[in-house]
Amino acid sequence: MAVKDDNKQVLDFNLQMEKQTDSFPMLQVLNNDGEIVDEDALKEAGLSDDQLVELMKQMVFSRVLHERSTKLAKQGRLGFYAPTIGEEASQIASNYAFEKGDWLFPGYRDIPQLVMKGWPIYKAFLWSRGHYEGNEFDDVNGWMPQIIIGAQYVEAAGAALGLKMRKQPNVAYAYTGDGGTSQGDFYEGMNFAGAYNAPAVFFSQNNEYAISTPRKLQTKAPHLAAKGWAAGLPSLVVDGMDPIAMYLASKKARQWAVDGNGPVFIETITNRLGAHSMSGDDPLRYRTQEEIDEWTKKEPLIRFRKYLEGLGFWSEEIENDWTEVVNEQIDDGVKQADGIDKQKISDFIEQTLEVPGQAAQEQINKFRGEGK
Ligand SMILES: Cc1ncc(C[n+]2csc(CCOP(=O)(O)OP(=O)(O)O)c2C)c(N)n1
Ligand SMILES: [Mg+2]
Repeated sequence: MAVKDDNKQVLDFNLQMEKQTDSFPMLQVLNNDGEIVDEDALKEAGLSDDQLVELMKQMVFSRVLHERSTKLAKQGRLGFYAPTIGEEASQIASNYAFEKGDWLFPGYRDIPQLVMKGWPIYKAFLWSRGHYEGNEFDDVNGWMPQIIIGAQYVEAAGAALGLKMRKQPNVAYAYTGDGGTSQGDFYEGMNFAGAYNAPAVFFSQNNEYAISTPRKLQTKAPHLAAKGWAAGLPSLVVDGMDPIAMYLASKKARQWAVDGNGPVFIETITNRLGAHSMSGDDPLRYRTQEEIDEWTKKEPLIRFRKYLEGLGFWSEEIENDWTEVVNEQIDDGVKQADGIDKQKISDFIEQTLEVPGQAAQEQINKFRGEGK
């Protein structure tokens, strides 16, 4: 007797592997050459002419901030800095789809999104220097950039549940990396948000590396997006070098979550064109220059610039003028950060604990007594 067709399918391991691979086509609207490849998707994104220009300005801001931060780090004027070059569409165009009332849960590389949300530049520099004032977020619905890989997914899940309980029409959104999808917190956060139908949007920025570990060594999953399915979430693969696709996917995910349908997971296909961090990483010890050059051809500023120049909205002159403005803002940020009193050990301990215990209080008193 033959095995029934349905049962055959269940037992067909090759079919399973094929389905996993084929289930996540990549969303792309603007190709590497700056051409629209899906006019309907462009319309659906609904970006006005002004918004297109604003998005470009934000992406250039991010690139300039990256260049300046890299130099400041080399001069020893910053503490920790994780380069963002190449990830502007993945970071900025996604962030652009969210609203002021939404809560941002970034990773250490996601400084530009926080600044776009209104976190003053000098605070970003103070955060980099490990100064507690960099972790104070007054009027910005954002949390400090998470260093513990994946932990921001759990925080975002909790915040999203809070928003739902308060019936606020907002979402929590979180960013981690490809490596982040190997962490337990990653699953726990998505699973919790899914179980409670909480309004969250989770991003995994697949930039191909977790420090020196290539994405292929992180997981056997052919797509990181498949991990969202495990929690029952709509899960997308998006060209993370394409600002229009990133904006469209994020806007739709936000709407889905705000409408009460629960969380969404988005894998962005992007690349880190710089070092992992400025703390001694040399990418050429684990990847080739040719590989970096190939990805550089796909980078988001080149293609968005081409597209906007074609529409007559952007030019070298506009970019130069804007770069000057951004550099002045960054100069002010550096000055402001340099003008803040050096952190005292006693203040640091005091700020870390809401209510210091006896031992911590003794330390605070001791250091304070020594003027430290
Ligand atoms: C829980 C935890 N384990 C290990 C580390 C050390 N660590 C810092 S960055 C990093 C790689 C993360 O890679 P990925 O998630 O791909 O993010 P990317 O840096 O590429 O943006 C690791 C393992 C950490 N910060 N937290
Ligand atoms: Mg990575």
